Amino acid sequence: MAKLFLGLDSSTQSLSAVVIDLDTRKVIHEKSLNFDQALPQYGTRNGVLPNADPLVKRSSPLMWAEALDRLFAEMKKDGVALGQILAISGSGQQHGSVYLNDHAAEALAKLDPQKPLVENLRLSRRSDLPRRNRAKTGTKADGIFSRPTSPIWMDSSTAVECAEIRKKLGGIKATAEATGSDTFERFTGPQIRKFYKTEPEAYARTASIALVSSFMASLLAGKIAPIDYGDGAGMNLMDIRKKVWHTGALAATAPDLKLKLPPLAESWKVVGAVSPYFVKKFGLNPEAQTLVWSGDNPCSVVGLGLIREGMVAISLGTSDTYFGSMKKCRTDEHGEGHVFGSPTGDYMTLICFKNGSLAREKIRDAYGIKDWEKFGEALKAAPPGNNGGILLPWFEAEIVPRVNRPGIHRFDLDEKDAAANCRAIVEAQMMSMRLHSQWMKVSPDRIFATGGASQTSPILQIMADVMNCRVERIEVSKSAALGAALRAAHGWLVQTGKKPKWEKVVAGFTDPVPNSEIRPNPKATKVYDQLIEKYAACERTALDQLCGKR
Ligand code: XUL
Repeated sequence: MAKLFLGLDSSTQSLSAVVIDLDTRKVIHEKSLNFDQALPQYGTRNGVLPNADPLVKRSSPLMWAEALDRLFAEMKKDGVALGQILAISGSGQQHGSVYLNDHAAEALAKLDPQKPLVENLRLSRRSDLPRRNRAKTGTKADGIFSRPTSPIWMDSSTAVECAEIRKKLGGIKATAEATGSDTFERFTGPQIRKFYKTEPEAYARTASIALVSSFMASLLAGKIAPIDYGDGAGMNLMDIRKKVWHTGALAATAPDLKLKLPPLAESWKVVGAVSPYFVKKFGLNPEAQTLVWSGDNPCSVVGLGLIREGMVAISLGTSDTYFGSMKKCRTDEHGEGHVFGSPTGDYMTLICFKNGSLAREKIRDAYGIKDWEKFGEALKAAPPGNNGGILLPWFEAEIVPRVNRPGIHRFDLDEKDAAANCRAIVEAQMMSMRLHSQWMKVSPDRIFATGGASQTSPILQIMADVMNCRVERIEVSKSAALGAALRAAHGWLVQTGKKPKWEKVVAGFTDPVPNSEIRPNPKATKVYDQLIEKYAACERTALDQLCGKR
């Protein structure tokens, strides 16, 4: 019998599935369900509910549940051998939270396959209660939820709560040291605090707070699932080193919070056998295991094969993102980068640079360069180090380093020189990554480049030269869902008494594009080893001008 494992990814806009065969090392099925298109009755746009306040971004946990039902139905229709799946894990958009009342645990344990999943969740015990208590327990539509909608990672309405929690924890550095990150508006702790402040009664009615990941795992396992160290680290509530709920952070966030949080768990923890609901309805194996779910970024770390320290992925997309693996926990004293638990048991970092492809595009267009191929030629027309010319491309407010007001800054750079300006923006982006990942104290020894701009080889040559590291291209579709499937396989192997090596688990699934390796040029690397100091000084000058001293 084939050894099949299922990885699901509940992302902002869709729910996806990847089924892998561990013996043949092949992805045998992929499927995606777009929320807006498949479930228009929830009224989301790009997976987000409309809201008058542009800072508020919420979604519907019932929609995510209905998507799960629908996706299994479609896989069954497609003839996927669901009965041969040995274990299931998943990935969720990070930070988003789901608020459950004291009816949830019982309702999850008794899911009725004769009814759609959402109907099971919509049912409340309201009619069981004496009339005088009904108002407190919510309406029928609330079902198992004490809050019908879920704040998600795009929400930025909690600046006040971030400041309050950060202050109680002793400032940026102390907050990052305690929880792995400074407080961020999208992180779950500040979101919980805002909920407690604005809707204290609903907060009091909340028996259990889940992340998107643990909520989906709870549906699959038919019981409240733990939160793994990867996604738990995105809450500003977990002690990043001890991997337990952080007492000070809980106290700074909301009263009685510990009682409302599930336990934390390592990423290969088995939640339980899959709920009989899915067995009866879709023919899953009653012995199939549900593994704890994790966040999409920790899952992608595995889906991109970053299974040991020194392996880094750089995604060149709308924003540029630097993912690294780290054995020992170190945190960023400026609070710009994040530290999460890696599903391997080590740590991972996520550093997000806002001015990525859009900034490259702005420069390309400003000099009338037709396409990325021509942009690549322009890069090669200027020398490494650009004769000392530097450009800080903060077309939009930047996350790393923190820049509140957009601005373009040139140092010893002729604005009229097209090639020099093209080279300068890419060099700046790469030097910024090198500089702002130094707190990890891990030099990359293998970089995997992904995202649209990774197709332009001269960009990758600059990456290799600045980082002094070989760069390979990687093109994994659905890296979070694939990572979840690989985590399911790993967890199942652990469960069956094997001691699986991650190298073996990911082998064949996460290989880079053949012959895509670009090696650093030692001469160019020497130039950047010196230029990085000038770059850092230019950054300081610009930041002091823009924001006052940091
Ligand atoms: C990470 C973050 C996003 C979401 C996207 O901190 O907010 O990457 O996880 O789903």
